[in-house]
Amino acid sequence: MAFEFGKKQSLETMKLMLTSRRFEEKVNEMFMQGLIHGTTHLGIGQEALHAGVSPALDKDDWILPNHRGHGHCIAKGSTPYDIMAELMAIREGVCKGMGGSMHIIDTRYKNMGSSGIVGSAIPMATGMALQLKREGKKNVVCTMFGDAASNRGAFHEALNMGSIWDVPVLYLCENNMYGMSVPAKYSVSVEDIADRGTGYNIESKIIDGNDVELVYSTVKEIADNMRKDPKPFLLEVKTYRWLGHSKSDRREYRTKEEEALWKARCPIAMFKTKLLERGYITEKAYDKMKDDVEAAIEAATEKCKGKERVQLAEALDYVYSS
Ligand SMILES: Cc1ncc(C[n+]2csc(CCOP(=O)(O)OP(=O)(O)O)c2C)c(N)n1
Ligand SMILES: [Mg+2]
Repeated sequence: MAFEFGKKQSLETMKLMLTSRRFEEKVNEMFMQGLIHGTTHLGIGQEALHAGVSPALDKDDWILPNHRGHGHCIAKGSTPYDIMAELMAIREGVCKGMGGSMHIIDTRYKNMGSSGIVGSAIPMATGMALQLKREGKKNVVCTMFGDAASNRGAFHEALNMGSIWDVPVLYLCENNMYGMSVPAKYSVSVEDIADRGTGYNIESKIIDGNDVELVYSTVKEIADNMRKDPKPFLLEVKTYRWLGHSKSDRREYRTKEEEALWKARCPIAMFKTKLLERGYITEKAYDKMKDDVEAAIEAATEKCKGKERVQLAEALDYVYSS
């Protein structure tokens, strides 16, 4: 029988999914209003991953999300305020406002962060897993990256090393079918990215990335097995990003019909239907949860407004050279 959350975990999971969705919607609004600068990549449509991956890991397991990772950062422990402040270049942000959307690191919650270099976290995660193994720790590392990142040399080198070293690293490929405007079917040499594990003797699996219970139970099983018998795993989750790659993307490279098909598979709506059927939530309670989440995100955003932003003169303060 398929894995099911109990009532308490269902409600926590739903709240996390709604938080991720509302946070991203708010970030979008803030960009439109010119209150956030730089660029950002929104994970709307990928909430089952946010609410399914980090909660399935132990507190001391590490994550390294990619540039589309706000939801993962919140799921691992950072608050919406921590992240919003970072996006708004405020000193109270997780990286003192110096990183912005693509460079969110929060070591308090074992989040080693992302960078703007696609695929760059994959070798880092492999090295971190090697160190955990050397220290005899039972923790695992999970790095999230996109379909396009799996075309980079860094991915292939890292999988080879992860395999020969037998390190506890979960390579989690968020296949949302596009790398910027390029469909994976044009740029990836295999139909399923999971197949790339075969060349490196790494076990792999493909799952529906919009089913939060499936994501959670699969990640949990893989991570728990890795603690007993350290070796890498390649998990491909099939999902879809609803919005453009980043700002100013009119999505002319894909059809409205395709978008509608995926929106009909909204991870939040699908999970809500299950919770209504199981009697874990009512329409009224769901609306209240949504309102509460919206109020919390609003409060976090308002708290940022009016606070002093980091100054250009400080730009090199945390850049080191030897
Ligand atoms: C090494 C490198 N090459 C190209 C880019 C430009 N770039 C930024 S995001 C992106 C697409 C990434 O697609 P994917 O890995 O599928 O992740 P997604 O954005 O779909 O979540 C590209 C090509 C970059 N930042 N770094
Ligand atoms: Mg992609």
